[in-house]
Amino acid sequence: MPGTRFHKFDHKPRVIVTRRLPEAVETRMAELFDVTLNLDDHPMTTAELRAAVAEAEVLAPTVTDVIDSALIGAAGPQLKLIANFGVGVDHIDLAAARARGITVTNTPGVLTDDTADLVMALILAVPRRIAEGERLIREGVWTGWSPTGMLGHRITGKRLGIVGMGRIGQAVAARARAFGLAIHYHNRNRLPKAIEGPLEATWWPTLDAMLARVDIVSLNCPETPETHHIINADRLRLMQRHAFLINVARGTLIDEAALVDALEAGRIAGAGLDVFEQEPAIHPGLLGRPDVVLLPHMGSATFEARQEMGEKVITNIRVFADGHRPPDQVLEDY
Ligand code: 8YV
Repeated sequence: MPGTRFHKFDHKPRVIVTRRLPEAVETRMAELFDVTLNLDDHPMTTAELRAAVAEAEVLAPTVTDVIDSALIGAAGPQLKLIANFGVGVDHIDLAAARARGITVTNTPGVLTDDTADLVMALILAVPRRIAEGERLIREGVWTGWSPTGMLGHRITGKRLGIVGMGRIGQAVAARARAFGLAIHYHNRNRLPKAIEGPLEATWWPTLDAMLARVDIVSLNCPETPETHHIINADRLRLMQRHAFLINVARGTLIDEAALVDALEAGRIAGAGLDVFEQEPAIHPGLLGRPDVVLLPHMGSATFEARQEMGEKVITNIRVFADGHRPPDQVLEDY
C-alpha cells in the first residue's frame, strides 16, 4: 500500500550533513535534529560516506557525494531518508535506494529563477564575448575603442532551442522572450497551450530536427540514462556552424571530448558551460579557447537559493520524521 513505510520517529532523527550549509540552516538543524555537520566542508571520502550511512537515519548529501549502489548497500537498516540538498539527483542510485526502502527527497523550485538567470548570463556572455572582453582589460592589452573591435553576435531575433522544458526551461524561456529570442523546445511531452501560448513556443518532438534549426541551444534537462551524452558528436554535427551551446544542467549531458572536437573544427561557434563531465576537472581542450565561457557550477549560488534549499531539506526531514510523505519525495510511493 502506498505510503505504508512512513512511520513517526519517537526521537530526534540522527542526521548527517555531508557539506557545510548556510549558517542559519545548520543552526536550525542543530535545534531540531541530532545532527553531525561537516564543519571544515571537505568533500567526504567514500570511507567517510560509508561510516555515515552505517550510522545516520537521515543523510543530507549534495551533488559532490556519489551515493551509488555500493554505498547504499553499505547502509545500515536505520537509514530511512536521503534528503538531498539540490534538485538534481543523478548522483544518487534511486533504484538501489528504492530497493532498500530508503526515501529520497530534493529541493525543487527554490533555485529555478537563479539558475535561469545564469543561463541568460551565458546566452549574453558567449555571443557578445563578455568574458573575453573582460580578460582583455585585465591583461592590459586593450588599446581603445575601434569600429571593428570585439564584435560579437546579436541576440535579438535569434532562435533559442531549450532541451528540457521543466521549471528551469520555462523560466529561461520567459526571460529569453524579453530579449527578443524566439522560443523553441524539445521535451518528451508537448506543454499545454496555456504555457506555450504566452511564450509563443514551438515544440519539436525530435531533438535532431530542432538542433539543426536553432541558433542557441540551452540544456535544461536532468541527467538520466536517456539524457547522458544527449549532445554527442552526431548531434554537434547537426548544429549550425554559427550556433552556441549553453549548459547549466549537468556536465554529463555533453560528450565533452566531442564538444572540444566540434569547437576546434569550427562546427559550432562557442559554448557557455557551468557544469562539466568530471567536476572539478575541466577538459584541457576547453581551457585555452576564447569562444567558451566556463563557470564553476554556480547556477544556484545565491544566498537566497542556498538558504531556501536548506529550508527545504529541513522541511523534508521534519515531515518524514513526523510520519508523513515528505513534500519533495523524488520517487513515487511504493
Ligand atoms: C546545486 C544543482 O548547487 O540543485 C542542483 O541540482 O546542480 C546545484 O544547483 C547542487 O546540486 C547542490 O547539491
